[in-house]
Amino acid sequence: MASDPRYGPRLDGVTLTVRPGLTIDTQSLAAFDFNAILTDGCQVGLPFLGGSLGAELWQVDREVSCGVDDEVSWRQAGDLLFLSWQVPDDGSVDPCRLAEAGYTRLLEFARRRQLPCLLRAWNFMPDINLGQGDEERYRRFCLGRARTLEDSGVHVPELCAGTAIGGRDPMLRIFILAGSRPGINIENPRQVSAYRYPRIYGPRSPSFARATALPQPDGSMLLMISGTASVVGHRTVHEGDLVAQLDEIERNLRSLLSESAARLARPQLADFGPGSLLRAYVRHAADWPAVRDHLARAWPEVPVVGLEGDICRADLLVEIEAVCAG
Ligand code: 3EB
Repeated sequence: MASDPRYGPRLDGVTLTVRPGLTIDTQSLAAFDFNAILTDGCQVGLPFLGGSLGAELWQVDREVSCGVDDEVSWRQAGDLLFLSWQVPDDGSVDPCRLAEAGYTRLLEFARRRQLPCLLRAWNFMPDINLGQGDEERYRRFCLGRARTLEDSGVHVPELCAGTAIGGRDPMLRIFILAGSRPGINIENPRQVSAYRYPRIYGPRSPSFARATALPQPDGSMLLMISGTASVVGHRTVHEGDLVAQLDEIERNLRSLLSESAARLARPQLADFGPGSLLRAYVRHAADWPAVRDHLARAWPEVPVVGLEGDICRADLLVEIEAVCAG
């Protein structure tokens, strides 16, 4: 794998680093604003709970150009592209249709720029757990996303790390990081791949990889870890038990990190360190102090942000995504 030239360093590519920050500059490829501190950042539409990180800057080593085109907001630097597509969502339109519309436009845009490889995706929508069984809004979204990706020729090897979270803000938002070459996807040995979940979780399984590594020009890796929850195999474990869910998430993250370190032959990726960030989505705001304290014990050096959001399975209380460099 490491010797496959497709996956070698992006010698002509830009270097991407992720860090907390208070201002957008000309080298910000993406700037997530969690606490209304940036003038022109990406809003995720979720209440800020706290943490050491009010905004997350995805910085590159050259000037970013930007614009809006056919409903897609774009920012580009060299071989990397950050896209967002958002639409008002008052619940009257089937999320399957919205996912189709959004992913169609995003993929078309990325292809026109000749940066067709998906590297990271975030999906935020209102009332994600509303609806019974296969009518649940998240499951409808998964159906539209899976169909659109498949019809566009994005199959399992081309999926990327992902996040899908619900809120109260009446907007559906999709953010995509894309590039010229595929990232390297890593799955978690403790978990069934999400794209292989059995039928009981919905008509189409969720289209994401557990983590995507982006090879950097200097030969290091930026590891982007999907929203990680208390799922073992394909099942939710510790329903209703916040502390046990946090312990399970920590085991899942540590397992994914050691798998990544081994697969990529980069021992530095075996644990979070300098250049790492954590983002926690917490269903009940009252649970935030326990989540924050757990993460502070597990990884005292790593900046964290807490957001109030609904996890896409109704029985999950918390989900944690991360970035790790090494
Ligand atoms: C899980 O492990 C939790 O649908 O894009 C995590 C990350 C989850 C991304 C998505 C869903 C998604 O199945 C849910």
